Amino acid sequence: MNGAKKALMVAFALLILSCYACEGGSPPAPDSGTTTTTAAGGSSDPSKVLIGSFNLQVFGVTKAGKPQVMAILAQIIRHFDLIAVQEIRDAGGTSVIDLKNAVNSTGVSYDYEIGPRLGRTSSKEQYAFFYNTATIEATSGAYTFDEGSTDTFEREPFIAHFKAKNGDFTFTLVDIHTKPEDATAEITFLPNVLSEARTHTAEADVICLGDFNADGSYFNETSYSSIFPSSTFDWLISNSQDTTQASSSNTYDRIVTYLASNEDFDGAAGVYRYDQVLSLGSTTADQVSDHYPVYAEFWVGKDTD
Ligand SMILES: [Ca+2]
Ligand SMILES: [Ca+2]
Ligand SMILES: [Ca+2]
Ligand SMILES: [Ca+2]
Repeated sequence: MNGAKKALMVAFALLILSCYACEGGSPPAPDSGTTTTTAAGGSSDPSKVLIGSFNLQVFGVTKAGKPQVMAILAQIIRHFDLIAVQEIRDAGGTSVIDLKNAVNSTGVSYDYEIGPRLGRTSSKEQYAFFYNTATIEATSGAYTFDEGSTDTFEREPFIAHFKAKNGDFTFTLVDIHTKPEDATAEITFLPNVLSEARTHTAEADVICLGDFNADGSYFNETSYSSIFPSSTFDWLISNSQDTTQASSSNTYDRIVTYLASNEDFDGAAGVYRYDQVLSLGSTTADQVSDHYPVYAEFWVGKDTD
């Protein structure tokens, strides 16, 4: 072996070693979003909170009756300090209690705020916010957006104000699941809802998150920039992200903030691929939801408004 060849081989060996060192000896991690969470629930870094949004796809007694699916949903919820969920469909209201019990089965203490059953037809849905009571405090009564005499929304947004317990980060979440066929009209109206939520909760940091149905045949995502102009808003989920379990790529699920939250956002946002993190086969993953959660991480101690 000549000198040059030997040097090349040594360099290659070192490269392999350094790769294994940075990955803790395992193969490269999947795109898991953030890997900084623990069994305690939410971000393992006390200076941050991890906020998510997840369409639970027809969550009711049928899904609540599947222990394996419930265990996975519980694991997903425990990944976040606070997660907005959509598509709870359960007239009896027991399945959400079952879900909370599944989440807390490991000894954590999550609670939830749930909205009323909404929808124009007999098919009603509820929104909810699940949060880790060790890190998040719900600071005022959650409410449903009052659209007055207009009927813009199939399911009017659900809004609540929170505070990070380990710091001074205060914020309001606006949870939305648009009607697919009306997605354009509903999304176009959302800035009005965010503005109302700002006044109503006296909070500059208003974070809108949910299943916007903001892609595909429902919505032309090139119009997103005129609805949420960058002079006022920050999109934490961009048009190129795929938030669906299906092989097609669609950015249905979104998180958007006012620029006031730039100081709080730590730069980590994306799609939480729980199927990869938990090594689920597609059959199991399909039983959980046809969506992936979206997430954004925030500092707890940099808020000025
Ligand atoms: Ca604030
Ligand atoms: Ca897209
Ligand atoms: Ca997809
Ligand atoms: Ca702020």
